[in-house]
Amino acid sequence: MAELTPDIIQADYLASAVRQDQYPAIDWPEIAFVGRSNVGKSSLINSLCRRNGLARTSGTPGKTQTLNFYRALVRLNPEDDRRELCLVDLPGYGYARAGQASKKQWGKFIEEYLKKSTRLKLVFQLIDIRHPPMDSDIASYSWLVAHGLPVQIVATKADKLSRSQMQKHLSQICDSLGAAPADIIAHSSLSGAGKAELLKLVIEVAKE
Ligand SMILES: Nc1nc2c(ncn2[C@@H]2O[C@H](COP(=O)(O)OP(=O)(O)O)[C@@H](O)[C@H]2O)c(=O)[nH]1
Ligand SMILES: [Mg+2]
Repeated sequence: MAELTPDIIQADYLASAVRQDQYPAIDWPEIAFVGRSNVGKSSLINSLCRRNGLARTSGTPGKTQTLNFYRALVRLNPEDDRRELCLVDLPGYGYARAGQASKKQWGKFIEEYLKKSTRLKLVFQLIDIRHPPMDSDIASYSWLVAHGLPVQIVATKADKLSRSQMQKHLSQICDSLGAAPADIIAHSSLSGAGKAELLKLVIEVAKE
């Protein structure tokens, strides 16, 4: 019989929200996904859940303007103990072409969620591995750390760089953010690189 490895074994869309009273009434631990529009948040959720089309991905930045909640059923161990958790796809910050007003609006409800959710256990902050972090990335990272939230940085689209370029870009990202090399994991939703490491963190959160 095949070994039952820890994994996300099922995932579904739960709800979308812009206000606290619209958050789903659940008490599972939550993991939030933050980053600029188009950085690969929805693709990462789909990759972890092995379900393309679960979170809507798009070539058009700035499309997700709501908090989107997904339920993930996690197998914790080979004994097949299971636990539910919630993955939260947050609207992208700092998209230049969105108007100032809508940028502020996004900021406000993202911060409200991050400050008020009592179930939030981990934040995946995504940064495109190809480019140095932008001011909005640095500001968001500082904000998350200052608010005492555990942050795992994910450098996305790792398939776009060669192995040697990758190391250079990873240390540049760490330097700009003032983070330690251990705080960053490179991921590709195309090749699946980095997925096992991230999945491990998800399973740890599910055990809490
Ligand atoms: N090459 C490559 N493209 C990616 C990767 N992740 C996302 N993308 C592409 O980047 C675009 C934005 O992705 P999406 O997940 O919608 O970003 P979001 O706006 O942060 O949710 C889409 O065209 C994706 O196909 C990746 O790991 N590698
Ligand atoms: Mg998205």
